Order: sequence, then structure tokens, then C-alpha cells
Amino acid sequence: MKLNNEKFKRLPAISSIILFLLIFITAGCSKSSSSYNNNPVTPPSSGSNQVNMQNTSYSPQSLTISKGTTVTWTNKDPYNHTVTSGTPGHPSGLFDSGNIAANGTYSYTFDSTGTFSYYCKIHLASMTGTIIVK
Ligand SMILES: [Cu+2]
Repeated sequence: MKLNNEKFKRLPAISSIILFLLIFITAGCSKSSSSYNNNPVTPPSSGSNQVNMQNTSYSPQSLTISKGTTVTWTNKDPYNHTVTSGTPGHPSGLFDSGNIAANGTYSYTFDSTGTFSYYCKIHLASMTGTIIVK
């Protein structure tokens, strides 16, 4: 009688273990499928890769982005600016927008990591900026 009782008591325990394993396996499957969905590279959110040229300065003056991001500069001043890689008077040759008129834009995609200085050829005494690519 005592042995029989113990056998009956074990049954729910075993079924709950099976149930637990099923939940665990199902959770594992859904987890792997969701991580698979995260694999495709999502485009960087807009707004974090914009630089304005306003009051003869770049805003923000320093911008940190991830590799592969395209930065767009917009000229908010009523006169020309340039976005030229390098330090004032010493262009690095990586990129050079040429003259950007009022309301004009220029875009450049940063495909390698590093710190990239740039300046405006017209206002090189006062107009410099930095893009940090991580
Ligand atoms: Cu300028």
C-alpha cells in the first residue's frame, strides 16, 4: 500500500518535468528565431548622422557614428561652405564637398573606423569639425 502511494505521487512529478522540458525547448526555439531576425543590419536611425552648418560652424562640431554610416551636412547659412577632410590648409584628400550653397547638402559614407577631422575651405580659421567612427 505504501509503495503504491509513492508510485502515484511520482507521476505528476514526471509529467511536470516533461512539461518543463517542453517549455524550455519552446523558449529556446523562439529565442533562436528572434536572434536570427536581429541578424540583418538595421539602418542607422536618422537624426544621429546629421551635421548642420550654421553661424559659420559645424553643429555638432564632433559627431560619433558607427562604421558604414552616411553623414549628411546641411548648409543653414545664406552663404557657401565646404566639407573638406583634413586640418585647415592641409586637405587629407579623403573627401571634399566643394562649395555647398545655402540649403545645400553633402553626404559622405564612413567605411573605416578612426577620427576624421574636416574643415571649411572658405572659413578655415574658424570652421572645423570631427567625425569619430567606431
Ligand atoms: Cu564655411
